[in-house]
Amino acid sequence: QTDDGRRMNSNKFQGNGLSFKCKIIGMEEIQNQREEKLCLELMNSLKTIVRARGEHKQRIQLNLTMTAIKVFDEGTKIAIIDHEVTHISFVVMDPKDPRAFGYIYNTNDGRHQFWAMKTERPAVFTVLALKELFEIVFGRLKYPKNASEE
Ligand code: I3P
Repeated sequence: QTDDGRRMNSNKFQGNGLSFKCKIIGMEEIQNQREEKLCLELMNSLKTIVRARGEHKQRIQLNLTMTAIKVFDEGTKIAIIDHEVTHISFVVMDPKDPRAFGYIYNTNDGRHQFWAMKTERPAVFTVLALKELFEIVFGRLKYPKNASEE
């Protein structure tokens, strides 16, 4: 049953993967690889910046694939982000905004970037899919009960 489940679950991330309509709130570099409080502060400050700028946020298509979070501009379809799944160390939901989430991406040269996204549907759908993707990529799907221990 687990094997079937694993095959079935990983399929949706194959190829172009699972797609979500989102907007980019912004990105800010951060010192640590995981820090919820700091991420939520950054989430707020990025939202303030975007509001002050008075421009529309960039509309994107965010695809979760077996290798990466891939982001395309919704209008032009140009690829703008390719963040390897194994370089993502932290995902956070905004308790004040059910349509926002963020994650920390660790660059090849050792920097940590906090990316904040606004989702079209509740962010929990994207965050749960990300969690499932991590479990598959890091081989934990067989032990779903252990995944929450961290
Ligand atoms: C819009 C409203 C939307 C927001 C949009 C704003 O302002 O706050 O909720 O979309 O952002 O422009 P207004 O009500 O004054 O038209 P999100 O909820 O998706 O952020 P956007 O312009 O960046 O798309």
